[in-house]
Amino acid sequence: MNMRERTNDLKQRIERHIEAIAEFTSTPGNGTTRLTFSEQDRQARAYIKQVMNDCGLDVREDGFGNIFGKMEGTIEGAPSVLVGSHFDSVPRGGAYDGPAGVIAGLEVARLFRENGLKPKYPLEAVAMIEEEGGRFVGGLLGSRSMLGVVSAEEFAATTDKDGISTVEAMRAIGLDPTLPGKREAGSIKAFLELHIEQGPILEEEGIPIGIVEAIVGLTQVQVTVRGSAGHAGTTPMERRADALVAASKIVAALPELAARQGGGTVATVGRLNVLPNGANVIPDRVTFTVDLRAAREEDVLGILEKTEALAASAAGAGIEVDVERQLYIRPKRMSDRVRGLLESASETLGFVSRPLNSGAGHDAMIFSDFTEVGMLFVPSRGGLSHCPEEWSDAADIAGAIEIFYETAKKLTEA
Ligand code: HGY
Ligand code: MN
Ligand code: MN
Repeated sequence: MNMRERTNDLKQRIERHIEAIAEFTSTPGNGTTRLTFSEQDRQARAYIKQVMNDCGLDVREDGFGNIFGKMEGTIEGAPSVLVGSHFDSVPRGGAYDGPAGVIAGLEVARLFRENGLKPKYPLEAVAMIEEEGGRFVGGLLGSRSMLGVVSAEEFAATTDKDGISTVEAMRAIGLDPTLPGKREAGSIKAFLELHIEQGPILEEEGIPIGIVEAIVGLTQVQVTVRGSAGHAGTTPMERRADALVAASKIVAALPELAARQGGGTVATVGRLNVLPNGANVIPDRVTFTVDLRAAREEDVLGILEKTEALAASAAGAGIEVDVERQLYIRPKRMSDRVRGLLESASETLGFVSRPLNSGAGHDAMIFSDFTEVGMLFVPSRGGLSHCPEEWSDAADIAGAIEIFYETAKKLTEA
């Protein structure tokens, strides 16, 4: 098979994988909703493990539900080169955010197998849980647990909005949380993650490959505003402690706070719950998340402190405000060595590429504290992501996989 035929074959395989995995959604016809340890997770997991088995990989799951497909190396006990991403989704998200990177791991391993490679260092395709934080708070839970940033006890104590713990949810779909969990950082030689850009730059510039230099710092807090419930009709306005009015003042002030912080700082309130949520009841409790990001750590810290001060200023006159920090990750740089390998492989294969920073968070930012990490982006149509319209061209994904294949060959040899 010549290179053109191989890339075409790869493109078709990618399209079939994307189509198959996209089936595993609880909102068919309305994007991908695949929450961790849900029935949809179970189905996607079965598919991914089957593909790993078909490729002759040693398949295992860890005590956190992450999936690994390993091709042994010739050096006994050597650290592995991991290639992969996450397979959970946001509610009503797209088909490519996560799966594109998981598929890259599967297909790089298949190319190793089909070309009869016997790498010195093992190669592992990896599919991780709960990067999005769609079910359990914080996000990046699969990579943070695997690397010990979250302890096994903290993992087991994590519950979803219905009070169901991770381990209960795991058992409910037949997973075993007693399996080995944390892996030694020394067991990982490098981590490669392919991801859709989730922004407009590559498409607008007509460039198929983005080589990620850095990932923004991000932090998430949960704000709880408490007031007093009351009758919507008989409670005079001046006697109210309306939690939603107080919460709304905080939410409405955030865009201006981010703009004043500068440096591309962004603030998002994506999840908000009102209690008791009756049309004729004055709300007595509102909880909402605030997602804050910036390329410079001083801006992440700055917007975090200003957000906490803003929230505190809403207290008084029967209103109480509590802010809980849920996740804090400083900005991360990718490995210069791996970036160099990606750049030269891209050039050798004749792809046009450009350096790019990531405004989205990724598992790569957790791995970057423990091993050498490289990330490639492919264009997102219209820059859209976290919505059903999310789409990327399988031909671009195929190109990125060819670059990863060349890079993984080098990383598994020296
Ligand atoms: O939120 C993010 O940046 C990623 O999609 N989890
Ligand atoms: Mn995402
Ligand atoms: Mn993602």
